[in-house]
Amino acid sequence: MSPTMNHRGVISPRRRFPAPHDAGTLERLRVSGIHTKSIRETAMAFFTDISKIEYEGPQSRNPLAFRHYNADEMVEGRTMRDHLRFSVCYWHTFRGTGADPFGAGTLQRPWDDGTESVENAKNRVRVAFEFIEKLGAPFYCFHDRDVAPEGANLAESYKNLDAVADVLEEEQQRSGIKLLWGTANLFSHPRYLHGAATSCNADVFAYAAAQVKKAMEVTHRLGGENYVFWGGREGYMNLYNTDMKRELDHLAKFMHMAVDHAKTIGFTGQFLFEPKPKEPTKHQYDFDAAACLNFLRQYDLLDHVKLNIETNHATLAGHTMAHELVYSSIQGALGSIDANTGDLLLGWDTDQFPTDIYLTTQCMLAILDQGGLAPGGVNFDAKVRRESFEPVDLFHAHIGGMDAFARGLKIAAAIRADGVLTDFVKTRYRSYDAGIGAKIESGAASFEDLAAYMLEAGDVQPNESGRQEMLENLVNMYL
Ligand code: XLS
Ligand code: NI
Ligand code: NI
Repeated sequence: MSPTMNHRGVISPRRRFPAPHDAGTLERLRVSGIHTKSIRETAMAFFTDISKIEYEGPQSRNPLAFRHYNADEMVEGRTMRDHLRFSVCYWHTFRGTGADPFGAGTLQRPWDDGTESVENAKNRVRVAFEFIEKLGAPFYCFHDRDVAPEGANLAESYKNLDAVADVLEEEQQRSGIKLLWGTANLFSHPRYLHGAATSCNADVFAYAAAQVKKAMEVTHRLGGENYVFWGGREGYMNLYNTDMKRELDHLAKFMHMAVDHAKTIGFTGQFLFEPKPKEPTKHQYDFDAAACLNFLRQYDLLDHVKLNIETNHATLAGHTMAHELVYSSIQGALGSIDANTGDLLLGWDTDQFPTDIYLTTQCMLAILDQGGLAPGGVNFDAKVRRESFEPVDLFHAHIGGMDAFARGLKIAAAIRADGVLTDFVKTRYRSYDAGIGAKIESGAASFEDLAAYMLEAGDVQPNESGRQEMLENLVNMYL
């Protein structure tokens, strides 16, 4: 995500833009001091022009309809809903302002009064659930500080979070929308300038632990199916002032404490670690899937933690998303994905909505190959461009992402049904299925055996072409 968490200094969008027809009602309610209950009753009025987004099929030209995501449609014996487990992220979708390093927020969010009050936070929950419900996504995700404001001290922050969690719980029950994962924001507040679990200051470590403890408890209370650790500022800028060994040891201690606390409170959800190579620090400790898995293995955390792989982070690490997915999956560690895309011409985390069908097809090939993502899902860690400032753009963005993934799912399933790629790959390695290859794989062959074998054979003939171009053409036939 990008730095849109800090709303100080951002002029309330309600004041900067003419409010749409329904915002007047909210304004009157607010002015008259009528609070969440009343607003909740009118919450379904925020998007009055938009009814529930329906599947209308590939021929539909209605921009507010799905052309491919048909929740109940069966693919490989499972509904699209269950394959994709779509999740809307709270930070970009409900806290994003459109601010960038060169300019203030642009996004019209007429329901938001621009303050950091608990009341505003509660109202926002009603709107968020109306949006997610109309979109038809079964899940959402949040950081503690997305949903509730930071208080003047830790106790007040706990209290704020509890108060908003009451509304989240109520809305979850009313709508049936579930929490895919919770996490803690350990990077926006200035106290975390040196990092959280990897801060040089033990008090900061302690504060972060207290914050994660609470975030885990709220995630547990809301039935969250996973809990995410994304590094935030867990990394460094310069080794002159950094004890890397100590920082990594501390990070591992922190994660072990989280695993222990899960046992204490009975949280059985999946822990996820989210790789990202840079931004905000120059060297993030969770650089890519390989670095994360090495860390988890070194510190004996592999049994407890899987990975949450994000497309734009893979790109920033110099990998493809498919590489990161398969690399994690073959080690039994692919837990969930943050679906977005970057821009190859820009070297930062642009968090755009995914629309590229090649990309989603490759994602779904990897996901289907491991039999699905549950308890993880496909979370749109993505934001609308600051030029797309109207609330309806949130619908267009998510519809596009969901349709792109639905299409990727159908294409991947068709490729798998014909077995074209798997058959090719299987045949390509057939020399390991018998004879000397089988001996190598089973561990029965030594260097001596292999030398003797090759001395007798003399040399090897190149066997056959890799057929990359043919396979690329073949995949294109399914698109
Ligand atoms: C930031 C990350 C973040 C995590 C949750 O780049 O993507 O949004 O998903 O902390
Ligand atoms: Ni990101
Ligand atoms: Ni993410």
